[in-house]
Amino acid sequence: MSEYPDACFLTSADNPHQFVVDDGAEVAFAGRSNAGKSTAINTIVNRRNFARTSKQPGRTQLVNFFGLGDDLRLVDLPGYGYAKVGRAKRRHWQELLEGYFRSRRSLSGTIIVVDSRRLLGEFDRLMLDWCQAIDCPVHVLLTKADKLKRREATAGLARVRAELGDSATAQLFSGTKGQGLDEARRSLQALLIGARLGSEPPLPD
Ligand SMILES: Nc1nc2c(ncn2[C@@H]2O[C@H](COP(=O)(O)OP(=O)(O)OP(=O)(O)O)[C@@H](O)[C@H]2O)c(=O)[nH]1
Ligand SMILES: [Mg+2]
Repeated sequence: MSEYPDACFLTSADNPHQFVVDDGAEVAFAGRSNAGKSTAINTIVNRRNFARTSKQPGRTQLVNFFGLGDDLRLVDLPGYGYAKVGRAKRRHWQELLEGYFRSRRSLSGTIIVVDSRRLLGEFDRLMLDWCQAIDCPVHVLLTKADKLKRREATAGLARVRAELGDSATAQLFSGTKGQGLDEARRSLQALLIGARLGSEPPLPD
């Protein structure tokens, strides 16, 4: 499975005018602050501290674009639900995220990163709703699975799958231990390639 050897940082955007050109296909990583989005990106592309990680919630405050080569990209979105920022800043984040989901034509899939000890929260459900509204497929990574006993992790996965139904797929993952890495890479690839297939011109009859 690909480890994306050509992965490179492209740009950080604080507003939609700074987003990279909206062509090709990209997969966005969304999730609560501190859930493990940046760690998941680093593990999937097999680069240490490629997307910046931190023990402090609220580390990723900008929309960060990474190129994978071939007009394919990953996007590290700012985490939501971080209580310690002021109201104005929180509104700015919400507008930035909403602007991203509303306008981004190259968005071919979203990976929602959820702490497996907390399961789906209010903002995750909001994100699922936004994705459904724009017909964007979603895969849920239940991360930090290494912090749970196997039985607890499996029970959490079953609950999340029951809640998601057909609206999204889900798996257990650990960014630090590499658990579920092949499945995560396969899902990412499917989200990126799905866009390619979908954008093929119809075959002549
Ligand atoms: N044990 C364990 N720790 C993890 C895992 N994934 C992330 N962490 C830790 O959780 C903390 C937050 O990880 P980040 O990847 O920075 O989280 P983020 O979702 O990008 O956070 P923001 O940028 O603040 O939104 C860091 O201390 C990571 O080392 C995991 O799978 N297992
Ligand atoms: Mg981050």
